[in-house]
Amino acid sequence: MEGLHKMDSCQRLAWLAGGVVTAAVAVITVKRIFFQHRRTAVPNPRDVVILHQIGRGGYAPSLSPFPLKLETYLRMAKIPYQSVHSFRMSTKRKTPWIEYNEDTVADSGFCIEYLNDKFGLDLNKNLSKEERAVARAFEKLNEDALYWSLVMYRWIYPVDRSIVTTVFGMPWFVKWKIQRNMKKTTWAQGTGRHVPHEVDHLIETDLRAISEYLGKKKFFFGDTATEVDCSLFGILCQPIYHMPGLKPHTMIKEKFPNLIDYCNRIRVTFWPDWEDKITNGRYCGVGPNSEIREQIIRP
Ligand SMILES: N[C@@H](CCC(=O)N[C@@H](CS)C(=O)NCC(=O)O)C(=O)O
Repeated sequence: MEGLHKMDSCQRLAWLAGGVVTAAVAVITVKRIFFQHRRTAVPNPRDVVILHQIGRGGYAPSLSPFPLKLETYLRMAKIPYQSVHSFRMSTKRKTPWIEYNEDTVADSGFCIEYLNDKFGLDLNKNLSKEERAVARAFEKLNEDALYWSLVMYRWIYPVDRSIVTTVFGMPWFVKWKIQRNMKKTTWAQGTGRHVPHEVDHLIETDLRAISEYLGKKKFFFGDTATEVDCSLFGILCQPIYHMPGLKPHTMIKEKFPNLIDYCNRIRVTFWPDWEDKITNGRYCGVGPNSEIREQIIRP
């Protein structure tokens, strides 16, 4: 500091400019290493769906509901696919996304619509118009309401960050950046403006609606699984398997145990290899600029 006072204004300006340039280079380098991902040289196999996701979860196959939803759909629909794990996000800067031959599709919902069209499938074919409307409403409750309340538990409240951090092997500044983004996003979305007991109330109300509609049925609409089961499974697995001891987990266990049985049923039916697809709490192995290509699955 003493030295800075002795400098004339020109020297001070040069010193400051140097500092700004160094800081900018540091920020760009960190961004390059941790937030941008190059395409890999490995060619995709033809006629196989490439499911891009962010690494296996600790106690369920993904820590993110949407890749888990899409992968469950691929299994239900019996579509051959290969999971590629990296931190490469879609053109919408989200996960998951797919490639199929020359096509690229982002967003789990759009991926499902694309695949239904491409393979001439409809897992909802036995549903009435009324049931389809109910399915749509529950999917939105699940993905556009309950999801955000659970995000508060994962990223905003000072709890349960350990599993995310361990499984993704996240340095503190990556975690800090995501938390900062999540604070802004949940505020803009609206859930971030509620106090914790209000968020708990929303979680309980949403879970009760799902639990009561499901009742004693095997899947959401009876004996046959449909698309909405993929969405519900993707989200419900998070509090059930990835939030032990936290309120959303305890709430399900004590008040809505049929949701646990339901997820177990989907797990046993569509995920016989579950144990191979979880890390048991360990680091998922995906690093900055690296990817893990799993074997092709032909369900
Ligand atoms: N509507 C999208 C939602 C996907 C989504 O929100 N993914 C989250 C992970 S759970 C994500 O990529 N977040 C990154 C971000 O928002 O920057 C879908 O169905 O695929």
